[in-house]
Amino acid sequence: MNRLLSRKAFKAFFKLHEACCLTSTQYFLKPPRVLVNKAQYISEDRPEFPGSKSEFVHKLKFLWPEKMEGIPVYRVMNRKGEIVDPSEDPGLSKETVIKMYKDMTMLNTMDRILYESQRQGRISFYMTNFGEEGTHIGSAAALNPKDLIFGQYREAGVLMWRGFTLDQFMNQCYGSSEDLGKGRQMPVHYGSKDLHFVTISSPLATQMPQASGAAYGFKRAQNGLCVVCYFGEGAASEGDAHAALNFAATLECPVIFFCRNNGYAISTPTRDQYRGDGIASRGFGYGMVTARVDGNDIFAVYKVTKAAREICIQENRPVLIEAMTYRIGHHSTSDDSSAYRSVDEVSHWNKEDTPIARLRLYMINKGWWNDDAEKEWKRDSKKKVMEAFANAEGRKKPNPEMMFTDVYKEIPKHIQKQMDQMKQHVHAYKDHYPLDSYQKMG
Ligand SMILES: Cc1ncc(C[n+]2csc(CCOP(=O)(O)OP(=O)(O)O)c2C)c(N)n1
Ligand SMILES: [Mg+2]
Repeated sequence: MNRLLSRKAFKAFFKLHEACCLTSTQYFLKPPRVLVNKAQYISEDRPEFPGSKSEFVHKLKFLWPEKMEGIPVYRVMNRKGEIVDPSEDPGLSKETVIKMYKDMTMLNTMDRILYESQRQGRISFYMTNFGEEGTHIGSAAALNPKDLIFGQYREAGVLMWRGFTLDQFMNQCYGSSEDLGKGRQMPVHYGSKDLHFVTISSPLATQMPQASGAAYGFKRAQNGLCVVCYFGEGAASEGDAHAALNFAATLECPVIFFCRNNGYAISTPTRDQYRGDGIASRGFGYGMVTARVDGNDIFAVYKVTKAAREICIQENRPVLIEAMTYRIGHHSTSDDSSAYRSVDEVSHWNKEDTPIARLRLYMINKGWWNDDAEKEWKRDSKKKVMEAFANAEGRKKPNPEMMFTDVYKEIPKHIQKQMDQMKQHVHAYKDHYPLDSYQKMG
């Protein structure tokens, strides 16, 4: 190269490269492959392997994860409901904070009633959200209502914040004829096109690559919106989680990956799920902007989600949030968590650190809430849930023919045959089926 360039031009070229190498963090701007002086040798002596951006070292040193400091947990409000650093106070209005509190407690009340109704055999299945209400409401409140949500299954509060009604929740869980999904899904598999919430599917982590794909679409459309993908720390062990995170990072998609780390994946505690520093530590591996937050602090969750959204939209890149929390309820109605964790452990969290109690203390400190308001709200919210519950239970179940519709635009012959057989069977054995509780078949 030095033979091709004049001495003057070469000097200018070399200076430019030197500047790049000293100032740029993007080490792929490599120094020229020429030998001029000793300094040149040093600048050349960097790893040039594709994708590498570090330095050579001449002493062997392993990286021991246990010797590294843990990733810190961002917190705005302590357990007493006090703002630790006033400059971090999101300064939300009384009206917004009360809506947050009412939605969290309404979710709690709905969970109690639906959990009990499964125990009484009135619905087939249920999953509660106890202890995780702050992650739902705090994150949902920070988003644009049109941002597209991909949930896992334990995010009912996000829908509640967006305006999914108690009737809609109940109709889905009861599989009534008014259910948006026409009674075809298990309870808690909610979805709402109007509220930009993609219907839940049971197989873990399937929503994650879909979220990356949707975010890629948003990037191309330049619509100023982002995608939010909720997932559990257990689901993060699925291969799909890796595919989703890596696609989103390399394609630079505006998606927030919101991990609810609640300590358990059914009976598997985090100690058996992973050995790294939670899910947040994986963010760096993907080259993803990452933050860890106290999921029981609704203000911290709100702030981190709002900031993450800005990064997604402004910089067109994904952000990973790990919200640390605790699953106070059993995994689902099919689970008895006393088989794998102590009752003391659960009651510790329930007594000492719930997002609801923390926000209530904040509101009381502010003079926005008191015992009378609490009593009145408890009575009203329970009444509302019981009304919706009774209405859904009283509604007819969908026409059984709907089991065979909507997959194909026109019903193919083999599916039509199955529908006819079902009808003949039900007709022949009508005394064995509660046909009065179903919409009439044609
Ligand atoms: C592919 C797949 N494997 C296993 C299951 C069974 N399963 C349902 S929920 C669950 C635990 C998920 O835990 P986590 O992601 O931490 O969410 P959490 O329930 O704690 O909210 C498992 C193993 C499943 N639904 N799908
Ligand atoms: Mg979990």
